[in-house]
Amino acid sequence: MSENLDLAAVIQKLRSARQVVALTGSGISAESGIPTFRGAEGLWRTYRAQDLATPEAFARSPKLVWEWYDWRRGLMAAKNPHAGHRVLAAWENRFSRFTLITQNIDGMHRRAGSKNILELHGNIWRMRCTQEGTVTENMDTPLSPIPPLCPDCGALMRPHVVWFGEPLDREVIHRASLLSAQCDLMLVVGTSAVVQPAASLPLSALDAGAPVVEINPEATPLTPYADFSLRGKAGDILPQIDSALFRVPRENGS
Ligand code: BV8
Repeated sequence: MSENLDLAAVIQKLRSARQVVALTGSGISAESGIPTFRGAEGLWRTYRAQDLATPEAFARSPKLVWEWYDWRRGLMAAKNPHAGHRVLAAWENRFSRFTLITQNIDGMHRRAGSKNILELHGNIWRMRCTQEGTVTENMDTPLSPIPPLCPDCGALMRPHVVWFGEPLDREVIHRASLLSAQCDLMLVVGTSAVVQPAASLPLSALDAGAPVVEINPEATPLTPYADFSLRGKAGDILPQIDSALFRVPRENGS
């Protein structure tokens, strides 16, 4: 019962919201069939993601790290955005100002049509020359050769993502922090809220007095601080909210 009351209260707050920010994590892509970072299916062969997504792992074995990214790229290329991704894309034209801040590197939000995105951790479809720093987009699945080399200088390419222990792009995290402190409502969808500095963004919204709404089938370390924690899947709850806010009831009331 309280679930419906919370949902109704969230819808009410969204009706008057002018500057909305949505922070997403790998959970929003779970219903697209992409393993979450920490879910059991998130493991690859016998490695833990946290051990491979590091500069040390890449220095030790660029081939092994690229094989992992190539496997993930192949998986992601075969999946599609779902209704939850599409609702967030549509909301860019529904609220006065709607910004999507994502921890995900899968490119699903862009494929769903989102344009106003801050990709905190980079994008798996981009790679960067380790010598020149030039960034190129590459959609090949599978990649060949592995590891890929820079077409200009022949140096090793690396995934254009932020690994554990690496700083985020200063401009990106600065804008994300600013928007989180200025918004009048923040949705936090599909994240375990443990990876920093992303996990601190909802706290910036709370400090600024904005309501924080968590959408997650499970509780997280953010749950006790969130104004609302809607227990459920992104692909169910986001379309429900969208219908209540923006769908004109049909003549026959269906
Ligand atoms: C930095 C790109 C400093 C790569 C990623 C101790 C304390 C605090 C911080 C640290 C610490 N020790 C180390 C740190 C720093 C570290 C960190 O936070 N570590 C964590 C593990 C404690 N952070 C960093 O290293 C960052 N850099 O701090 O730099 C610095 C400064 C200056 C100079 C030098 C250094 C960099 C962090 C970025 C790492 N890169 N990804 C790649 O992906 O290959 S992070 C990775 O985790 C993904 O991006 C992922 O998105 C992200 C967060 O995970 P989630 O998205 O939350 O996914 P998860 O699986 O955990 O959870 C899924 C959730 O979805 C669950 O809650 C589940 O219930 C829910 N869900 C499931 N199904 C659904 C659903 N929700 C809705 N609907 C569903 N259907």
